[in-house]
Amino acid sequence: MRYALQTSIFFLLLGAIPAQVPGTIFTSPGLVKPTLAQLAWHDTEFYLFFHFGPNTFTNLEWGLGAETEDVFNPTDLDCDQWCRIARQAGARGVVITAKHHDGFCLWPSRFSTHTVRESPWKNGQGDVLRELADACRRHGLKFGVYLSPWDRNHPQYGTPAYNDVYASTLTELLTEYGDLFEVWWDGANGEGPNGKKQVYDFPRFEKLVAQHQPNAIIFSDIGPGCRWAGNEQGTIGETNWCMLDTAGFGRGATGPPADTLQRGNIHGALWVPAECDVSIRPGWFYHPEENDRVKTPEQLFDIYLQSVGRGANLILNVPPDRRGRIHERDSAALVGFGKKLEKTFGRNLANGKKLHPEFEAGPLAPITQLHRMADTDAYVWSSTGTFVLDLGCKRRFGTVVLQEYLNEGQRVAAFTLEIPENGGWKEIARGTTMGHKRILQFPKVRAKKIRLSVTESRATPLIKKVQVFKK
Ligand code: FUL
Repeated sequence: MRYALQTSIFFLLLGAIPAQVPGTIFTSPGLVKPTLAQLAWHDTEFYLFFHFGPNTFTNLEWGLGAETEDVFNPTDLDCDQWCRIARQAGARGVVITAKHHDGFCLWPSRFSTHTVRESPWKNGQGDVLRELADACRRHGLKFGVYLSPWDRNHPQYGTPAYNDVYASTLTELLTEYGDLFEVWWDGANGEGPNGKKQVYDFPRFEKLVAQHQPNAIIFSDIGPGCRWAGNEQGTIGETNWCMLDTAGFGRGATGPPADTLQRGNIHGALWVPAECDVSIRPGWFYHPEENDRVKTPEQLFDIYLQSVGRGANLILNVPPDRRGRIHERDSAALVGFGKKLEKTFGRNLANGKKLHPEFEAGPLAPITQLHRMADTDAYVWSSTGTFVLDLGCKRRFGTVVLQEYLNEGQRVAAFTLEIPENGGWKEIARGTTMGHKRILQFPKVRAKKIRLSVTESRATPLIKKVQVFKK
């Protein structure tokens, strides 16, 4: 995407208040911080989800686990097509259901007899994960896997031996398909009151991920890498903290309440940022009768604003059809969405423009120090101050994108955006948390300057990037 390549107004202004030295501004001992892997995950922002397996052919959402392997037989599987469309939609990665609740493995696992190897597809010689992982590398996409803990097929499910099976299958995925950026643990479990109960050895599974793929982020209701957003509509709360208290909560039914997942915990003990999941169709798997119910580019864009635009990541499910291709309707919607992203965020009017610190209590404070972070550039200013962006001449704009420098914790709790009017300032937008990205859209205005004021912050706010778009 063109907008992703643009450099924006990266440079550093430190401080202006004599008592503040870099160390004290940047570090705040009380704040929880992300790992480098989590920071890379934040930058991944938007990726596709592929639900594919026996359900694609049996028209179910939750397979029973009793399906025979011969149902799985895509006629024209083309992972390059999936990846081309993902790129055109602006996605930076993909995650596939390596195994859904029905237990069928899309790769020839050595620890199951319910896999592609037992299916007629490619005479049992195929491996969907291999094809997709290779295609991702060719197309510059990150690759991740969903491995359902709940398994309706495996004979050992419900016994301690199943933990060995799960650990072994997980290890195959972690060691045989190259770098993974995400491992997805679904909390769903539809076992009835008399169903098999499995006590999962999650600490063991977490250790395996850490050992084999230290950069992979584990998704679940409680992370540890990132958290479910509490709904399957693809949206997060306007106030969205990356921190979460997970003590006392588990995965699935024992997860934190939905409103906590939506907001996070301002004083939460762990960095567990939100990932919003949603399907482009009503179901997660492909159903021909839903071909007319594919979300439009406009609906997808709204979802994007309410997820990525509020500091969360977005995983958008696009279920391949029975051919093993993304259906024409879905692909048209995704390409339309990608164009909309490019049209909106293609040309940053603030590119190369300077930011001037301004202080309410006095004249322009001198810039006392220029500080360049080792890993990136960042704007830094005092929470009592404001920041003015000068566009050079009057411009019309309706979108502003703000990004906080998260390496030292999430700080901003409230801010306003204003433009000059009658010798003073007029508010055009306001918000609470900023986080990785906050996208603000408002009725178009014409102005030369934009003033950003952080009105509440947990420590000195660190702003990484400000972008302005016509819309
Ligand atoms: C849910 C599952 O039960 C659905 O089938 C789907 O995989 C969705 C992403 O998560 O919990």
